Amino acid sequence: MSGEALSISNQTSGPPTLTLAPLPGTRAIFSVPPRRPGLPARVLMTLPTYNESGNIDGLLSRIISQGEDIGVLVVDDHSPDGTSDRVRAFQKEHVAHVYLLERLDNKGRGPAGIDGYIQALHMGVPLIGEMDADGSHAPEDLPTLLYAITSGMGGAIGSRLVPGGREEGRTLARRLLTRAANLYIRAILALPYRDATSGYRVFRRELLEAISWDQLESRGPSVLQEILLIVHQNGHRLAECPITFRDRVLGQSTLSRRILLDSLRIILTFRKKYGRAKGGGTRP
Ligand SMILES: Nc1nc2c(ncn2[C@@H]2O[C@H](COP(=O)(O)OP(=O)(O)O)[C@@H](O)[C@H]2O)c(=O)[nH]1
Ligand SMILES: [Mg+2]
Repeated sequence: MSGEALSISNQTSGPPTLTLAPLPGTRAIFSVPPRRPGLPARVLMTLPTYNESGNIDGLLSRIISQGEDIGVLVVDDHSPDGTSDRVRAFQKEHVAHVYLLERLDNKGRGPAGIDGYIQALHMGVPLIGEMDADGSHAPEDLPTLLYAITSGMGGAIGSRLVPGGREEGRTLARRLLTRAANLYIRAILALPYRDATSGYRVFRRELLEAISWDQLESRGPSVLQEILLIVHQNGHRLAECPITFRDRVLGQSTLSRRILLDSLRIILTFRKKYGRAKGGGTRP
């Protein structure tokens, strides 16, 4: 299945037909009508998952209840706890706006996020975002991000660190780590964002179309900053919208000290490759 574009047609009610991206080592799935006829997805949230079977059902329900034009693309790395089975079951029970990209040969949060964006771009959706599946990012905050974009911004970041933003259930050490990482990123890259480490964001597709996905430096979570820097250097401005971030309750974080140190190192590489952020970003 890898290496060629998949064309999956809707078995239950005829068209629409969806062309999916030719991503090696992945399998793209939807098992029920992804949209009701006449209602194309306006927003697609990509959701990288690894061992999120305890969180995924509730989260999918909450996301799709934020609006009829909101869809979800789960990007699962063959989680041993059966996360993708739960997604498939969810797809059957609900005539839902849920897609599944199963990555069979690969692993890692960074590349999963990249594959999610590439797939979403192929699906032709105007607004594309990402969020964590561990319950840290509340779907109820999504309308605020979307409102910022419909008001003229190129995209929006869900931020813990702007007025109104909050963190719940996090240890002091984790809160300090987030702030220290952001201070470091601002010092090196001069990005005008307080929460450049937030993985909750939505972009107009044009901003993402301008990214050369196969030429990114990042192999890990630093892809979050790399995308922000590229978008900024292309002259686009993003809104930072306050969110309430909750530390995961179920499951385990995959963030290790090594990943963290690698991410700090690679920020210096970004400065060499793309330069420090210039100007304020003026294009929507
Ligand atoms: N597809 C995929 N998702 C991952 C991987 N590692 C983590 N995730 C997902 O990425 C999101 C953030 O991961 P998490 O472990 O909570 O990291 P933290 O929030 O930085 O502690 C969650 O939705 C995870 O399920 C991975 O290797 N592959
Ligand atoms: Mg987390």
